Amino acid sequence: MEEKTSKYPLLDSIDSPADLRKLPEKQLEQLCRELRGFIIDSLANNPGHFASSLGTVELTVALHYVFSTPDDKLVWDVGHQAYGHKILTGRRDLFHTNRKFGGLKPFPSPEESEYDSFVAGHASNSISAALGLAVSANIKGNTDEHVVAVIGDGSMSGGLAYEGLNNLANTKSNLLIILNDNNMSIDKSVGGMSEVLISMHSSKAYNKIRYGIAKALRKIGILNERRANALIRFNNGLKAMLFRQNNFFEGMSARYFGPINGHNVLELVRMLRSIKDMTGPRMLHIHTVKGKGWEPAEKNATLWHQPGIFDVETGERIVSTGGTPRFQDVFGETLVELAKENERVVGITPAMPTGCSMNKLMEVFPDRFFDVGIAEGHAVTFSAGLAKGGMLPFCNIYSSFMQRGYDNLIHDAALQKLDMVLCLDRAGIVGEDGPTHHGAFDLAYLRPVPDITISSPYDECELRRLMYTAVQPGMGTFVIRYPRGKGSLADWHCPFETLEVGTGRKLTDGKDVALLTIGPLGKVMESVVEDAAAKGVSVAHYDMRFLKPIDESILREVAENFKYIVTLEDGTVKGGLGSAVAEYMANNAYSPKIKILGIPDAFVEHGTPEQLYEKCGMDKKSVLSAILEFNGVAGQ
Ligand SMILES: Cc1ncc(C[n+]2csc(CCOP(=O)(O)OP(=O)(O)O)c2C)c(N)n1
Repeated sequence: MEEKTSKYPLLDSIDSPADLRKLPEKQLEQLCRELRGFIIDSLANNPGHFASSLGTVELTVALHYVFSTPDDKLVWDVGHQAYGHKILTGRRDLFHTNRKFGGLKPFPSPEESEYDSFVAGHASNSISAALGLAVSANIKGNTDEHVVAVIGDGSMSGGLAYEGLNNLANTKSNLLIILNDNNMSIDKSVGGMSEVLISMHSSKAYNKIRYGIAKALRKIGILNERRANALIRFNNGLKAMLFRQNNFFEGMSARYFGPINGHNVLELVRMLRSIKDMTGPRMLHIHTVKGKGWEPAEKNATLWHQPGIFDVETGERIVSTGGTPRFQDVFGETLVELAKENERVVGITPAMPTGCSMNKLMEVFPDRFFDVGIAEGHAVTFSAGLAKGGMLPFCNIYSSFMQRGYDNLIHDAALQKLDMVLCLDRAGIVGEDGPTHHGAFDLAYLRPVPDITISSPYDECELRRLMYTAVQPGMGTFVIRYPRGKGSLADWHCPFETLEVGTGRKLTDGKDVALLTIGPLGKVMESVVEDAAAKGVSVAHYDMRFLKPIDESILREVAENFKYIVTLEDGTVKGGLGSAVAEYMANNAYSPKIKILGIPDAFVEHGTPEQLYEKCGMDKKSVLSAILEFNGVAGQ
């Protein structure tokens, strides 16, 4: 029988970076080809972050080749570009489980591998984290340990990255920052830093002169590879002399090298070797192409950031069409309608125009749309400034990323009672992106903030109504949170009408148990109310709609008529709707039995939303049994 030959013979021999380091340099290019092929083949069937990891193939190989991982530490920013790193660090055989329930985690995690030096998922933390690791190595006297942070130009737009850079001046620690510059965030990179970076890698004249002079000096023996440090210092000196460039990173006390081609693995290896043992903070600027090696992704990296499954033969994405629209689409369309009606309406997004559908506003009113980069805190304060200046800002932030903007909301918006709308997309369980991305905490962290409104729509029509209500005069800071994914209405385009702030509604009458829900999870539970009725338990279902101000007339009605209350929210059980109901009962001397259902007080892993709702006891079956269990108690 003929033996099947592997598509990836060299990659198959690499079970750890130690194996990689045994390869001769001349095999590295082949390894890169195989690694890229493996990522493409895997992601075609098991979807995930695609284009970013294709852009870092050569860098990943070079880093593990030159540095002694895991003793040397690699800190990946966001970590969506680290699939190659996972594959080379002993997780190749499990890579088909990536992002699946019980399988490999979506982002690097020290819980999963000793090669993952720090948690990743939220952008712009790598420099601070790596600096902390480097300083602690220094304090411990581990002077041989190297720490490397890898950060993309998109993530360099985040304020936290600058706080880390600013702190470099205080340390002589052994830190190397790799700036992986592809001029893309998920959408196009925006802002001043992206301009600075473009000017850095467009200084072609300098590169030409540099190579010309260096070649000549090498020829006459003044420079050689062994004297690489001298060569690099020469390059930097030349740059300063010729262009009097004020290098931003050097100003921040990092010695700056580059830009170099991040797809030339041998050049990367040479450069990393040259600068590896220098002391103090350094930055290597590399230039890469997002989606490198997969033509459709190179052409449209935004679409291929996270493309879903696709056909490797044709290069076509396999997308399911039809069905109800996503909440984000309804948000995007409605925002444009509101902007047409009211010229003070403006839109702000921190780097997620496509993700939250604010790109629709960008197309119609480019002057009233602001992508501020990965800068959630700034997005909130900038919106507050716009509100103070007389605009009506809609600031859209994913719920979990909003954690970065908490004080900005309290200090800059709520305290001044500014009229602005904060839309939190991806609220609740998000699925495969896991614990860094679940929008688990917003209800709980927002509820204590005075003078704000917190709401969540039951369906897409209600989203439109809430958005319309939020732009009425004097509404203050108005939060609308809604989940990832599709809604429930085929015809969502209902007419605008205002809702009375702080009011919920009774959906079904009942006498045994009161079910209080907030948001679209309530809609999902309509059939549970019917199932309970079929089992002889009569459930009164209330859609609370507002967490703050909460509808106390509903709470009073429930307190006076029911011994058993079940609350359900797509958020943590600590501090949200359930807690608000329990507080009300305690403060008003009612003592019903309350069961609070929601995301448990634990970090929830990754998986499909269905799997996770079941795991958290928030699926239909679990809610039904919680209701029936109460009734069993009632019957005793
Ligand atoms: C705090 C935060 N905000 C937003 C995101 C969503 N996000 C994930 S990757 C990404 C773009 C990152 O761009 P870059 O660092 O340049 O990496 P690239 O994908 O271009 O390689 C964004 C905005 C996030 N992960 N964390």
